[in-house]
Amino acid sequence: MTPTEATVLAASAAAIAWIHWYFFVAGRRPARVATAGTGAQEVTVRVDGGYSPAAIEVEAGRPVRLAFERADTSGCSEEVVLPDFGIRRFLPTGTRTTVEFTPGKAGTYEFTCGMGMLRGRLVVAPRGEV
Ligand SMILES: [Cu+2]
Repeated sequence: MTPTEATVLAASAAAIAWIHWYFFVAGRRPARVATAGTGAQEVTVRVDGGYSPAAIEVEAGRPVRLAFERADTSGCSEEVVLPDFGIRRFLPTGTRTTVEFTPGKAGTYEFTCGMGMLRGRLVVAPRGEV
């Protein structure tokens, strides 16, 4: 292995490690949905090369309304999928697209782009614990 190859390899390894850290570890505190009572829990999720917030905490047994505001034009983010709730929705750029569902059980559910590259998490807390 030449020094150049070794450098490229080391840089690649560092890039991969950073990507994993960025997507799976950093800033993973869920955004809490501050709504009380029995109404829908509404959250706006900005879609711009990723989901912001990427982690959302809601309460089980109440409707959740996620409003996706897509700002980018990447083909990657044009669809959002919530496999656990049977939702797959096209997100036109520059608009707000709302999906609504009711998580019946506490747990952590993923939402992703159509290809599973962009990832977000819905953390569903047991009723009364949010
Ligand atoms: Cu994608």
